[in-house]
Amino acid sequence: SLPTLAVVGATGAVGTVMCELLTGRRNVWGEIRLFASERSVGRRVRCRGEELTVRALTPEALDGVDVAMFDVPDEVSARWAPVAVERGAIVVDNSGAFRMERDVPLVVTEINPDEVRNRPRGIIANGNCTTLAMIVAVAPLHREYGLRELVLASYQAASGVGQGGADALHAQLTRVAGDRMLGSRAGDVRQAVGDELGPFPAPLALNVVPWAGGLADDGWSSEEMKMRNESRKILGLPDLKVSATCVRVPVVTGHSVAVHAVFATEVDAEEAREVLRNAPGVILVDDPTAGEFPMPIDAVGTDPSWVGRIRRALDDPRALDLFITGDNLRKGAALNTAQIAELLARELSRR
Ligand code: 11C
Repeated sequence: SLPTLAVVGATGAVGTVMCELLTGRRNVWGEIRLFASERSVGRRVRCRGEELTVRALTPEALDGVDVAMFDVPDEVSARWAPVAVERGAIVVDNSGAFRMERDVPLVVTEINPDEVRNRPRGIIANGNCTTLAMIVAVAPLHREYGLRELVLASYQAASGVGQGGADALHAQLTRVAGDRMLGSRAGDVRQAVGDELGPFPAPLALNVVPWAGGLADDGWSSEEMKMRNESRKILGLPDLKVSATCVRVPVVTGHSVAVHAVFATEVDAEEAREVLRNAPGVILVDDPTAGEFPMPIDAVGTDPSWVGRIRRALDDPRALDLFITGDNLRKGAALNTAQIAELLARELSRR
């Protein structure tokens, strides 16, 4: 019989995309159980063509679950993932709670799929959405040229912080719409946006905010640290040099990253394009003269990382500059989680 799947956090921004994905992907699951926080319990959600009732999370409700996907805040995962494991499930966790633990693999299915078997705690972690979009395209270049350093700047969408982020951006845009003078004077956008900041530290409408996540040491943000630590772990390069600046931009969904990647050997832009043309999970969109470059408005709702603007650095023959956009709710979250879970489903049905 097919394995039983639990989706914990089924009504959030990522959970909602997960239900869409489960409807569209090849069906490898028997029963699907949806869980969410108290205020969503009892809601009816369509998933895989079935109308499912969202349940409350209790230890008993996890009995019989083979694979549990967690799309919830770190503290909820930290508490409940071990409970799911105790009840017999393998957990695929999309939060940051376990990613950097030594005995928890951090898996990107195009890069290190075999790591799923290496799970002494019964937990497999999914990466942060900004890291994921970028790493899917950088890994094949690493295999070709040997990566030494990444200098990154992100352009992160509002939905990266969840549905509340996307809602706040839309609410702000409504407040600033129609006034053609707004943005011409210091403070005018702040005044128009008023108390509608949502989860952001400053207005996002008509603005860019060079901050994502919490405060880490020495002025770095937690998001910038995640890009460094997760890239190192996924690529198996513990000494990789990584400097990231993470920036929130007024985009609903689709994280982008400007990448300066330094390699061990000389690179060639056309050869790099060929590598990326053949790389799994990547789509090459690199024809600036035709106005074709990776952009969130085109990448949203799609599975691959979109890559373009590929140039050899003018001052370093071993470095490439490129631009990557990926749907932060798909490969950045729900899709990679679903792909990991499907590897587990295959393993379980072989038993
Ligand atoms: C953002 N990438 O865009 C973050 C959210 O570690 O899974 C995802 C946080 C995480 O705000």
